[in-house]
Amino acid sequence: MSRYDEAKQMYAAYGVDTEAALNTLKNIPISVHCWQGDDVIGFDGADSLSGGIQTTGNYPGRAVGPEQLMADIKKAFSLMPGPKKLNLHACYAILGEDKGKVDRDAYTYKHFEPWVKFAKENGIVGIDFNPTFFAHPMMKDGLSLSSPDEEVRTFWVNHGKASLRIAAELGRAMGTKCLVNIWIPDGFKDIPADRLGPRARLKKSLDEILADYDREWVIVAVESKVFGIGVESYTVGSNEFYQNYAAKSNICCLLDTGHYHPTEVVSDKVPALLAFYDQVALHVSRPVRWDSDHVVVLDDEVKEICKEIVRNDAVDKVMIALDYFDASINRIGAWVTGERSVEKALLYALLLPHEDLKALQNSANYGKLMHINELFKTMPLGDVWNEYLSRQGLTDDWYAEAEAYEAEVLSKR
Ligand code: RNT
Ligand code: ZN
Repeated sequence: MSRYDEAKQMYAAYGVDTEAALNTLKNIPISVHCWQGDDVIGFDGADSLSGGIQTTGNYPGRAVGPEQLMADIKKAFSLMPGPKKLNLHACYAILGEDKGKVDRDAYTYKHFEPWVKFAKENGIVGIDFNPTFFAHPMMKDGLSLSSPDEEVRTFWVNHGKASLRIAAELGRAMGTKCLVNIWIPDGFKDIPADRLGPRARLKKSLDEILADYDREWVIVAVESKVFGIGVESYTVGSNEFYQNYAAKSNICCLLDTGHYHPTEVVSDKVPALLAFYDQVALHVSRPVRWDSDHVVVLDDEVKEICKEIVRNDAVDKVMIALDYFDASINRIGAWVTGERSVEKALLYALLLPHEDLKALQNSANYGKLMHINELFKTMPLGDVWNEYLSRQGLTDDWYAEAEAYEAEVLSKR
């Protein structure tokens, strides 16, 4: 009997159907960020990152320009199981002869068309999009949509509107809805004199951006944050601000695992939002001491998030995206490790006897609930995982490919 067949029997003894789990998993799209390949620099002029986020490390091989980034994405995606969406930022516009002439407030779909071609050629199932409100000269005093300077605020409102138009085209071209996630770094390092004013301006800006967009192809999310580097005392787009804004405006919230106080967890926020929203968006990252955006590994919190998605029948409601950037290790390896960790966590969650566990909770049998939870931690997840990989022509022994790519391509840059 194969290891998978044995595992299948072991899970079946607890009423868990491994085939059903594998079938569900292979249809859950993961939105993979393009920005792990080049340390969130983009193509439109920035030479360093700003906005309170930081990539640390100087590992050789950072992708420069569309050709290199596309090659790296192609390599990384080939090692990632499951259906993948490509998550782009506006700063990855391919401007061609418009370079230096067209700014972010006037980007159009044509600047992203090569990405659509690339996505289609490589079996990518959709494209998500992010306006880039950082690393740009129009960020005045670290502010964008909340700026008191009308010229600055209007520039960024126009960037938001342009992004929604681009997203509609991306969605239509790919035949899948495009999630547009709005994150701004706006805030203050030290104690503000006015906390409401910037939020009133952000609200006005969002209203202007969202006044008119294509709901058929675009889903809009807002991503809150508790602090950034150099933005420690106050962020305009706080959790309360955006949750209320999203609820009133019929858009959705995006929860980034690194954007809360250290003892708060996104796994608890997902079901809180599912009680009120049809859709919830995620940035799965790994905060170590701060919003450090470490590569996602198979840790308890990622498993817990996936359990909430699976046991609440929310596989079609929670849009999973990745958001980590590590420049201290082989970037392809980092990319793949993070994606596989989320896939593994989903599989772990899909292989739990949720109905039985809920019944134990409801009958207050907490001792047995703990026992079963612990028991499943040593069930043969790895054997089912290997079966999942092999059905897609992949194995767990992939790191040599990342190393070979480093030797042949990355180290020569
Ligand atoms: C920053 C946010 C945001 C960015 C990306 C690049 O703290 O997490 O989502 O990481 O948009
Ligand atoms: Zn994020």
